[in-house]
Amino acid sequence: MEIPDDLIDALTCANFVAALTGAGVSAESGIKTFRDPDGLWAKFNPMELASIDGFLSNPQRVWDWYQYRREVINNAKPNPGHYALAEMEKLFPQFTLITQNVDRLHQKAGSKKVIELHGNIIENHCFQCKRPFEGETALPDGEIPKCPSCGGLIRPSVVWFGELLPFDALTEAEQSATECNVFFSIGTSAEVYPAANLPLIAKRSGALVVEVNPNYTALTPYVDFKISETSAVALPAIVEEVKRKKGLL
Ligand code: BV8
Ligand code: ZN
Repeated sequence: MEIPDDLIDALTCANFVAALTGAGVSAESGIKTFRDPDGLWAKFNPMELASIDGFLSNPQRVWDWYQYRREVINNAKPNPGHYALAEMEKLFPQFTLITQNVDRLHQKAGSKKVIELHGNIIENHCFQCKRPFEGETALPDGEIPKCPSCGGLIRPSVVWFGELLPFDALTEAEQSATECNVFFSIGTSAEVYPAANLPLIAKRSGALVVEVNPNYTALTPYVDFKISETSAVALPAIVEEVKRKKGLL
């Protein structure tokens, strides 16, 4: 596929590159996105499943939904898009990977430093006392585990709607968006805040903003480069072109 020369030139001399990823990066690993027509929320209302009220009003339904997603994620493998992002850590003098995803496929692909804005679906903690929970989560009849310290219900360590993002993660992500020369928005509909602010912060701070997404999004009108391709195809092509330009191939 064709990557614009001036994007490759900008990347070749960039000191600091940052990337924000969303569910689209994991689509080619077989993990459904949220808002695509066949997505996770085609049948459900996200506020009922990925929110505190949703959990409080029907803990079993929310727990079952996360157990189902964990099953899918446990069997998922990183795709070439994840591996290309892991390579970018070595390709640029400074590279920051920021993800909205909770599936940890970036880490499985070898990315050493990943800023997780929305937590992760692998770990759990007590809804009541917040203590981390290391116990068994697959109980008979899908029963929700209880906290050994206070008896509270156990929940996945993701950030739900209406919950604050981890302060350090968001601060570091905003810092990277402010300082980078090139900012990639990859596989995200750019509709969930405050993550969706990051490419706009980068743009305002003078960075080139690149969107990798086969579809049009809320961000598309503001980007400098729109690559209407899937991440598993576009990212390896970008890495290859930059390596060639840097004489690494
Ligand atoms: C917050 C973790 C302060 C859980 C997620 C009213 C009440 C309360 C809050 C709000 C409110 N109104 C607005 C808000 C703020 C709210 C928000 O932004 N709402 C939106 C819907 C308007 N945000 C929050 O609540 C955040 N916290 O603001 O705290 C606060 C506190 C109290 C009150 C107010 C404010 C917390 C947000 C985090 C929510 N947690 N996930 C879980 O996973 O179960 S969000 C969820 O959506 C995922 O994390 C996901 O990453 C994220 C964004 O979705 P995307 O990743 O973009 O995925 P999507 O399906 O949308 O798009 C996929 C894209 O990929 C598409 O564009 C598609 O074209 C593309 N694609 C498909 N295939 C490919 C591809 N691209 C490339 N290659 C492919 N192959
Ligand atoms: Zn507890």
